[in-house]
Amino acid sequence: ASLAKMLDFYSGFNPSPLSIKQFMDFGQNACEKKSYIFLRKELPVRLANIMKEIALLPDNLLHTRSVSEVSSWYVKSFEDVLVYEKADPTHDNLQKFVADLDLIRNRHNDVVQTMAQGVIEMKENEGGQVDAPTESSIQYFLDRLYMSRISIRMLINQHTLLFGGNPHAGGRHIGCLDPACDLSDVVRDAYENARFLCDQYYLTSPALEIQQHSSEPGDNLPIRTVYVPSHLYYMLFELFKNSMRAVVEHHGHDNNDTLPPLKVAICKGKEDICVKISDQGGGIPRSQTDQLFKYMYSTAPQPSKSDLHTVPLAGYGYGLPISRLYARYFHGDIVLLSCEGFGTDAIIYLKALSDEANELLPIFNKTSSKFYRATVPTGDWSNQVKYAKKKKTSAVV
Ligand code: W6P
Repeated sequence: ASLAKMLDFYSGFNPSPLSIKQFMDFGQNACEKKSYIFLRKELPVRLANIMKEIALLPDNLLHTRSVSEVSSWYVKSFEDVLVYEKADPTHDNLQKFVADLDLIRNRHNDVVQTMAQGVIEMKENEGGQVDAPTESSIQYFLDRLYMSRISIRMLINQHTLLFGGNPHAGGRHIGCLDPACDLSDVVRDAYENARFLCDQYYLTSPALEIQQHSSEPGDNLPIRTVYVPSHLYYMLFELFKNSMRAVVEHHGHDNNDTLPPLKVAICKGKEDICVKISDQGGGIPRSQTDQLFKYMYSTAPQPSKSDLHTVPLAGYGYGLPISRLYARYFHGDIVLLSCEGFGTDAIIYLKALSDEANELLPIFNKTSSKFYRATVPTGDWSNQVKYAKKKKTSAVV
């Protein structure tokens, strides 16, 4: 059958979200055949759903060299998985499947930086200006593309780690899940690595203070949860870099003793786990907080990447929007609360219960496709004068 037919067929299915608990159960009773049967359908479904959205991108982005390349990776990978559509789970096929999954994952390693390049190419072709509707559909798309990618890599990682030989390499780990992830360990690890960069760049860095609180009577410290430590590390590392930059730049490169420390609170309630990083880095205006999660804002003028010394500690790259996707992937979130003139609190929320931590997946349907037809809503609040079609006001004379 043709590629288009297969895309229509598989994009007609909704992806099946798994909870962390299901990933755990699946991994503990690891059955390679079951996993194979699940993935050879679920991977084409997730790939086809996002490929349908790639096709809806504005032409000026879709037809850049970079985005065409990303698109071709998806076509290849879709075809690679479809080879197994009717292949019996023989020993030979199971082995080839694991090898092909590795290949597919590596093919997509550079999706994020290549899409960023595509956005830059599009901006250049448009003379540096992109209209608001285009910008908002690109934001909508990239959130969905990267979330889809996070989820597909999670599925591939679980299968290849569990069945690619040496399944017990990670000690207590179940694939990339840690059933007893010590949050303070990951916090310290991310802090140390961010501090290393900060010291290198600024010759100074703020200290770290950790507090742990649990509202649950039976809980003892340290606070633990079932989670993907690499996802948590990614979020914390990104937030620490931002906080450190703010603190050091706000306090004018004072020496170590006078920099206000980063205060981290790790809290566990019935429903939520929160990790709050508080910095006294001078804060940011409230009007800027939403901007920090925008891909187009992030791809604005970049310093030359060839000169290592011009790379800032935290350049507002794609780090923050992607960190928030990692949190949202299992129904958590990242929230920034800033007091301009003082400092910023960054809060990572995670679900405390592994059966409530479900994958959040983009689904391709009529509603999602509407977002790609550039429409600017008529404003119905007074601040949107730009868009509002002016009505006569009954002036009081
Ligand atoms: C700031 C700006 C920011 C972004 C993300 C996390 C922390 C902080 N602190 O001043």
